[in-house]
Amino acid sequence: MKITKIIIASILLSFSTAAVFAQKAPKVQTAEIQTSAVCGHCEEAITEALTYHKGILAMSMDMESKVLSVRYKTKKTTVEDIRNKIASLGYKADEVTPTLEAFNKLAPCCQKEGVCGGKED
Ligand SMILES: [Cu+2]
Repeated sequence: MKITKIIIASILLSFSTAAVFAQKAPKVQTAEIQTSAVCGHCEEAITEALTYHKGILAMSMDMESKVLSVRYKTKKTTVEDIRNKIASLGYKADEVTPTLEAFNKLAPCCQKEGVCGGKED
């Protein structure tokens, strides 16, 4: 009887250990990405594009620091993937710079930091 209890206890213990291991890789991560957004239009372009990007759960942009906070599912996307998406819109995202082609598609005021002055154009 005592042996049975010990066996059951060790089985339960191994299950809970497995559960702890499963939790080690977080399913949801939050990243802060420094962008080169200039105005409300830039903010809209980035947040709209990311809304339809797979794995994105929520995001908010601080226009004073131009830092985008983004929550995402780690199984669906990565920070690199999100940075590349932002760069494809013509904006810098941390160390990822946009191609000249993407950058040239931006409205002229959005290409120059500070020119829009945070106002909608
Ligand atoms: Cu802009």
